[in-house]
Amino acid sequence: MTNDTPDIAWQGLLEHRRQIESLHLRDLFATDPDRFARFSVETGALFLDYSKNLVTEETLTRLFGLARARGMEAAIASLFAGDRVNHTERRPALHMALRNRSQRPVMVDGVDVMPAVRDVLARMRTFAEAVRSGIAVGSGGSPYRTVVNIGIGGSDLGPLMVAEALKAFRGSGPDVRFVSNVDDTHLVETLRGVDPATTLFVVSSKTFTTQETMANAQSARAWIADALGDAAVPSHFAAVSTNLEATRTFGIPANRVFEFWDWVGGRYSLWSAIGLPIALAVGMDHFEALLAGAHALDEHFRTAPLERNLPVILGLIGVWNRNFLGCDTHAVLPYDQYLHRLPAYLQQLDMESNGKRVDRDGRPVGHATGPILWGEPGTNGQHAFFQLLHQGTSVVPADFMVAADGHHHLGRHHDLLLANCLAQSQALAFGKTAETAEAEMLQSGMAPEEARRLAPYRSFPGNRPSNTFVLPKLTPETLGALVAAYEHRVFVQSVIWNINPFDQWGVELGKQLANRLLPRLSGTPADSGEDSSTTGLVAKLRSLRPA
Ligand code: G6Q
Repeated sequence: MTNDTPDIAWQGLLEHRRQIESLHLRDLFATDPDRFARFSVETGALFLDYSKNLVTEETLTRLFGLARARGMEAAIASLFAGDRVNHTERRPALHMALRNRSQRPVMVDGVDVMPAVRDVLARMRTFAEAVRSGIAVGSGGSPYRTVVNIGIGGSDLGPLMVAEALKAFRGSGPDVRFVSNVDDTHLVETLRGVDPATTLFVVSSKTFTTQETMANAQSARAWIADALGDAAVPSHFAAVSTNLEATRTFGIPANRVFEFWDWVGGRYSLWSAIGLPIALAVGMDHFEALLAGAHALDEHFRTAPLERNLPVILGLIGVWNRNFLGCDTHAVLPYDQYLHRLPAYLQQLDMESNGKRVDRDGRPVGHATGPILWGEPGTNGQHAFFQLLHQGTSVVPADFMVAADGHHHLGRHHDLLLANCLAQSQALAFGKTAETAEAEMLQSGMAPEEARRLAPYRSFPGNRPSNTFVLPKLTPETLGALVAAYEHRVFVQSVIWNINPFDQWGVELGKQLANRLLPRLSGTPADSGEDSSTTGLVAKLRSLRPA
């Protein structure tokens, strides 16, 4: 089969889509009182309501058929077996090994990687406990009060998102901050008011060659050396990398270097030593609880039948929305302030993984792949972009997520949060007809003519799909499960789309060009055969820069 000649399962779904085109979620709920029970799934503490999607039993049966036709069960087995599923880089994708809490070995090239994984976790524990308890100290003997992680992309977004999400678990840990942008503003503003004597930098970089991270690490090094002297540098740095040679050259003592491996993709690496800032922020017990939550979800994904498999269902509904309902974007709307960086994190996970246009055989795909993912926490989004979600001309499938219990219990805040979350998915699904809008206005005493005039503006089409995740509470375990569910959703979709979700060649070209343009901004002549726009912009910038 090629992607240009869709298989029977795909064609069947196209035909089915035409048949159910006129259905409205209002009717689907009205005719099936059990819809919520039938279209929801629970694993451990993670509950997913997917009933407010434009699907029927037949849609799902056909989607599971498509998954089987595309070899979903074998693909999942192959992922967990450590096969080189990242075929363009000839690597396995074994982030699940990092959180494997079972006694099962995980083999890479005939070697069980679990002893090395456990060894790094044990070293992380020793170091995190020493920092948090004040046993590990800076060059002048002061405990660390501030930890600054320097990394970018996968070496930033995951630990940052989790450290923010688990702030309630921080206890007496240090203040953990993150610097990623090569714009020096990020480093300067992060270090404002911070005491070098009580600061620990963690340089997080899989390759230890990333331009932005190395520039920030060198400036941080100079900041320590200027304040405390060169000899202080080793006491104020730790590193996380696969490149032990480069960390040594930078001058970071071996006992402060935490290793991971090339079978861990950057955006899948928060479970590795890249999670060190998380362990420093909330303690190793909580970091390991995060791993346990993700492992439980892995076990579910690995063993549950497709029909009861949460990431499979999530992934297939995404495929339905993308390929059969034509939705270009997907919104992630956490009703939880602690999850405020989750949309940014998932944006990388999803868009870097499935933003591909060539299939596993190197041919252009004949169908849409990953949607544009975006989002903001509710309720803030309601007062900003939800207008378009409700009444705009684009249909944007949305994922809501909310915890039954919050971490603070101020007045009725949490009840208000829950009510708003439920109200939004209800409004998206069921909308309000012009007739109802008009009747409501008449009832409120409005003149009939005015009510008729305003009815089109005050009606909502509804029929807009959404999922709702419910957690008992946002904890390390539930967060681990939620994130792992999204990781596996990405994989499920990649199998359907026949693309490699584990490489990211798309970020290379810009890096190459930046290196070429760097000397043009100063020194060498600005005009050296670039296109006229780039040449013009370089000249403009040069003319505006201080001499
Ligand atoms: C993620 C990508 C990318 C990567 C960064 C940082 O999957 O590979 O976001 O994480 O470019 O790379 P280093 O960790 O090597 O600095």
